[in-house]
Amino acid sequence: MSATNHVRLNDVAQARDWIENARSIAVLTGAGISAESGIPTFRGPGGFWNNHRPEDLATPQAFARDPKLVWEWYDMRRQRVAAAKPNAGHRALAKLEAHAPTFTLITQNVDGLHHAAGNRNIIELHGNLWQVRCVACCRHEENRSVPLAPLPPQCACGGWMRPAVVWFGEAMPAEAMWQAGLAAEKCDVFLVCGTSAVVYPAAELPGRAMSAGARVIEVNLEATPFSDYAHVSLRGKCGELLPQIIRVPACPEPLI
Ligand code: BV8
Ligand code: ZN
Repeated sequence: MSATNHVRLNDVAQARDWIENARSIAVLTGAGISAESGIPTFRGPGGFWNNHRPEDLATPQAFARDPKLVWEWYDMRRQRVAAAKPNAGHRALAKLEAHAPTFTLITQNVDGLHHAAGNRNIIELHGNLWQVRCVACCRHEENRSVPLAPLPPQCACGGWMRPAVVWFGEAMPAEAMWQAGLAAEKCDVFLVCGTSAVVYPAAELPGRAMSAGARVIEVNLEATPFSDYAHVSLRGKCGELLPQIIRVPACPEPLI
């Protein structure tokens, strides 16, 4: 992908216009959109835990080596997420889904905050913190949104349970990745929010959308490897910028 287009830096009005006139919108979010809900990002300050880098803990090798250590990291994150609320950035995307003719939310996040904000057409590329899966032959998977003492949790069959997320070096869920690619290639506006755009294959999606003719808008606190390619790149917080570019009337209160 060559940076042929002249990226419009901080052109909020252009981003708002493209979103308001879009027939089909796809969104890719990363840890940055949950930062204002108090959830540390992966590569920013707070991403480290007890001197461990996420990349060193979110791997099958780390779990095989020390399942209790990996579970202590996930349990800390589950407790943080349980206390977190969706922020204005999450809520803006929920409003957008309620008003856009066609809308798909693709997230790398495992915190479930998009669902809590009201989005429904969500593709969780990397799984979900609340799901656990047996590592023994039974492969049983269930939602365990409860405290998990003792760690690691055990399956009824006696095997250890692991977080049902995609670790580094693990294959992506084929159906989720397929649907995400379709949404990226069919949309006319692709929004990239709060991601450092360094984790693959998720980081391929904005380029696939652009190659298919979509207008790509990036919203991120810092520049990323994608910033020079986006049609519009907005520098700032999702919680502040998304409500500025998503100017739809508040969706009507759900009828009781
Ligand atoms: C796979 C789940 C193959 C676990 C995660 C090609 C090239 C290079 C490398 C690879 C490649 N293909 C594969 C790889 C290897 C690897 C990879 O990409 N590594 C990277 C580090 C180089 N990819 C994989 O291993 C993937 N698997 O390809 O398998 C395969 C095929 C067949 C058979 C076997 C194997 C699997 C990747 C999934 C890993 N799991 N998470 C968990 O969460 O515990 S990834 C992890 O990183 C999180 O999901 C996270 O969401 C994701 C991406 O990070 P970001 O979300 O972008 O977060 P980050 O902190 O980096 O950035 C936040 C951004 O927000 C920053 O830019 C910051 O400025 C900004 N920000 C902060 N606050 C705000 C803000 N912006 C706006 N507002 C704010 N308030
Ligand atoms: Zn089992």
